[in-house]
Amino acid sequence: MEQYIRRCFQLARLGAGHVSPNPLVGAVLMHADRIIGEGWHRRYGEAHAEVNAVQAVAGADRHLIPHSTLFCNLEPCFHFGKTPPCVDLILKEKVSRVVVSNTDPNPLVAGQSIQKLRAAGVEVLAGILEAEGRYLNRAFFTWIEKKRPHIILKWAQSTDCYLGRQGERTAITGPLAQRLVHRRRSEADAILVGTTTALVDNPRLDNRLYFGKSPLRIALDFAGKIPPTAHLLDDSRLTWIIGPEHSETYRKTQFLAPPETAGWIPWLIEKLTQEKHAILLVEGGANVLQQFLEAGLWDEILRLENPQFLHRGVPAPALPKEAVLVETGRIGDDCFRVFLKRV
Ligand code: AOF
Ligand code: ZN
Repeated sequence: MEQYIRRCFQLARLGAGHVSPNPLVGAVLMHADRIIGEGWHRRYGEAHAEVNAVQAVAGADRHLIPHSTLFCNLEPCFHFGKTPPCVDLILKEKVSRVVVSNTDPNPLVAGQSIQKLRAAGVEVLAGILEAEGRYLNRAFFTWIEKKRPHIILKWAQSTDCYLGRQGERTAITGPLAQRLVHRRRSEADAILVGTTTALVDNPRLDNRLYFGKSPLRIALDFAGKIPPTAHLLDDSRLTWIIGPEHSETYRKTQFLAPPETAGWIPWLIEKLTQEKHAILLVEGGANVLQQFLEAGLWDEILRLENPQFLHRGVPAPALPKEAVLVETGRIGDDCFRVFLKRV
């Protein structure tokens, strides 16, 4: 049972970077010991996982569908959204058994499909590997439950807990860890940096080292200090500069100003929510990270750690007491740790 839900997780992950703010969903149709069809939600607005799994079944196997079990990491949808309800497809195909990991927290679904299936005589098992499913879809759960983007604070630190040397671009982690960061960029909807990082590092904030898309890039520039020669102002990609408008003409760069500088975090979060940007990666620097930590506006911390000692520099933020370690691993010479906020 669990192994097929795990297969759903694997399939679901293939949608990462393409489906936000929708959940990552995979589906497997099993007949006896054979997978007769599987699929995943590939792109926002397109077919749901269950539809793709049914479509993947070969003509010669279609008669097996009513005798099959549908595994799906999320409860099938109940509503007419961009696509018709998956629950009706399951009933139409007369699937006899459905196994689900998470109940869909979306109020338009919220257990109603499970009820409808049971009422129609379909055997439903729910809650299989629920914690893993929730972890996989943590950004979707934040989006639905908190009605705002999932906020990931990312930083890299030396063994003696420095982010870098004061005022100079400092490489902390190795090339493999960089790829991990670019993968996380490919899965995010927006990346944010503060003015000091923009000036000192002159970052591109794109995804060059992994496949997939590059997110919206956002830089704080309240005092209008970022020079037109900066990579962030190269107008190559959609960019929000939070600060005064420049005199040059831009096509993909927008200058936005919050009503009051002090309340910029809630203002920005509101703006991202309106534009359906559901995953925000905050890449520093120390000051910006600290402001998110102090506002309690974060859901996840991705901390990379390198064995070198810097002896002096910009101190890394202290881990907040609500941070719970949920994942750890080695990547090249570095270590990564993922923390979630204790609820
Ligand atoms: C499923 N299977 O593969 C996904 C589901 O706008 P729509 O029509 O794509 O609907 C989005 C909502 O549908 C989303 O908020 C979530 O509740 C559910 N996603 N459901 O049965 C899927 N991606
Ligand atoms: Zn659906």
